Amino acid sequence: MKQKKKSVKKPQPIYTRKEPKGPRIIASNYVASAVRPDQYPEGDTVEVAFLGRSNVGKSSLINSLCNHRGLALVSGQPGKTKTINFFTITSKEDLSETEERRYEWFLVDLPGYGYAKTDKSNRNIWSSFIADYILNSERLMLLCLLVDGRHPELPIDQEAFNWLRQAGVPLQIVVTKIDKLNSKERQQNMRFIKENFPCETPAIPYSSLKHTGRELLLSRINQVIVGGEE
Ligand SMILES: Nc1nc2c(ncn2[C@@H]2O[C@H](COP(=O)(O)OP(=O)(O)OP(=O)(O)O)[C@@H](O)[C@H]2O)c(=O)[nH]1
Ligand SMILES: [Mg+2]
Repeated sequence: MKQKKKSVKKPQPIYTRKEPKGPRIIASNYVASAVRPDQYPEGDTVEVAFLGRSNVGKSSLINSLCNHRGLALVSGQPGKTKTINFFTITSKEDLSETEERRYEWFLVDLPGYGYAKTDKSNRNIWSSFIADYILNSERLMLLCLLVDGRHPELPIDQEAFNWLRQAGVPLQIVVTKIDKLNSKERQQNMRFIKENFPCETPAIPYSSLKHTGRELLLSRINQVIVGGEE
């Protein structure tokens, strides 16, 4: 008799109602994919980008942050995001019972680096179109560099961090998949990241599965979008 195959269901994020103080995201929509500057969407709004190794959890984090399942494509296969993907975001702040303020900004999902199947002759960390975007986008006000909480010691992440620091990009380190660590590992790895990825603001531990760190990261982004409107 044929045995029935057991299906192993991967845990899925449960979407959240918890929102931080200040502006909160009320709408998020995909707007464009680009590999050249003339394909970037028009506008002069503030931009917040997400970068990290392939499979580090960028797209999952974007969906968790926007509380929008399926906004960015998530995959167990590394190298899923191949283009620079732009999303328009509306954040709304209630100033009083009758007054509100809205902020329009772009969220940018960048292709992952360090994917083994990319061109091995390319000695750069990432393709030149990604470097062009990071170095030339006048709207880019914050780049969130994602580091896998389980593997903070990978040389390629250190290389990426050094490159970004040298280029003077405003950085926020986000430590992903924190739900996969026990408290001892978490403490050890966060200490390692503090020492090896020093930034103006502390690294934010994040779980897209549980939305851990969401309020902290949204508050950090709010500083940028509110500041950018002044
Ligand atoms: N347990 C857990 N798994 C996660 C988390 N974030 C992402 N994952 C899983 O990690 C895998 C990769 O996630 P993606 O969000 O597609 O990663 P990415 O960085 O966008 O990958 P590329 O687009 O290929 O560079 C998927 O199987 C996700 O379900 C998290 O916080 N916790
Ligand atoms: Mg992706």
